[in-house]
Amino acid sequence: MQRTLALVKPDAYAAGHHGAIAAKIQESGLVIVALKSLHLTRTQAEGFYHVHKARPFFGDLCKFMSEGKILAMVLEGNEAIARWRALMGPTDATKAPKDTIRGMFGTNVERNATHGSDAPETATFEIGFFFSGLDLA
Ligand code: 3AN
Repeated sequence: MQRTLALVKPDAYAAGHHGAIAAKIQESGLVIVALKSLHLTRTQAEGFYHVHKARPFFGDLCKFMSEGKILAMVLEGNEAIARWRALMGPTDATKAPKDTIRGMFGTNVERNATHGSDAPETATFEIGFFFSGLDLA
């Protein structure tokens, strides 16, 4: 069993796609073990994306991630990290197959509807960023 963090980003949340995305996750067999919606401040978005601090798109990315509400979920299942990333499709939504979540609900490389942890260590940090031990008991 593995856990990963999934986010529905402000673009997809504002468009009302968070319910459809949660349903696709459940249909895939991954289990949503914790879930909350919230609106990140700019500073909180910068904290979440600190690994990208040196990247040229960091400012725009943090502005986007704090523009509206998001849905944060902890997903559980065998190979949950890889399975959620496969469901999402590639980072650049313009290149994402139409049967992936980013292909269906994303716009471009930045406004790409969802986020998923990319490795077990990242998942541990990212789950802890949004959820406490009590939320996951
Ligand atoms: P992923 O979310 O697919 O793991 P990362 O970790 O490379 O992709 O990038 C984190 C986030 O930064 C992406 N989800 C996307 O919103 C944004 N991003 C990545 N590359 C670019 C880019 N070239 N221009 C603008 N935003 C980008």
